[in-house]
Amino acid sequence: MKRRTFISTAALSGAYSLLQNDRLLSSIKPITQSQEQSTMPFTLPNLPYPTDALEPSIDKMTMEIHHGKHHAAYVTNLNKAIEGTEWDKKSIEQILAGVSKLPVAVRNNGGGHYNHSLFWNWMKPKGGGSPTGDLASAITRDFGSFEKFKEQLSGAGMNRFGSGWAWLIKQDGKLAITSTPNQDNPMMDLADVKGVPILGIDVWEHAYYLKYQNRRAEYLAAFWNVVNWDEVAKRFSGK
Ligand code: MN3
Repeated sequence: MKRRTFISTAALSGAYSLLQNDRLLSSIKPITQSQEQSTMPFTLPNLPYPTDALEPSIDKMTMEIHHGKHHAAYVTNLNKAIEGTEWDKKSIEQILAGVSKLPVAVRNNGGGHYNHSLFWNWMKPKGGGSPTGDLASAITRDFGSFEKFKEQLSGAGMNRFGSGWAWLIKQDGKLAITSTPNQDNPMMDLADVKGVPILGIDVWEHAYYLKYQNRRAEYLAAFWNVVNWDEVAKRFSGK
């Protein structure tokens, strides 16, 4: 009896999380603009600004290596890991939503490609300041104030031991903060805390070490000067 109860509960929660994944997926804006780009072979997107455009907050050499070497390698290795499998017609969003069933190379490189594709757009030259409109209201509603929100997201970045990301996510219209190790992200079916990524900060050492060395807190403080709030607001609204 006990065993049967356990099995049916497990089956139910499996079905429930599948449903949750589908709902999550349908609310996510794709990172690619066209259908042709949305399946493998995935390609390295161009940076939306020159590599020196985020100086002095993020230095030129870091941007060159981060985009031209690290992100490029994630793309190459993701294509290698997907080629010849049944996943070669799936979008990156679908791949990440089912990543627990795939080899770890897909989790690492698919996450790497997806996270960085978003990350470049979450920054812009002469960015920073504060959000406006619905996003600003939601931040005040869910965190108390913009200052408290910044403290919490920076704190998530500081407390991530080793490599990973700090995230602002949307869960059923509500905002929350979480962090993930390595190149995981909150859209992955294996994430502890799931949601739609609205803003993410890369806290891998490769994102800041050339300029800030071990001073992750200084990098996080500088990040706020380059945030592209228009892009964050667009992802928040889902449009
Ligand atoms: Mn990175």
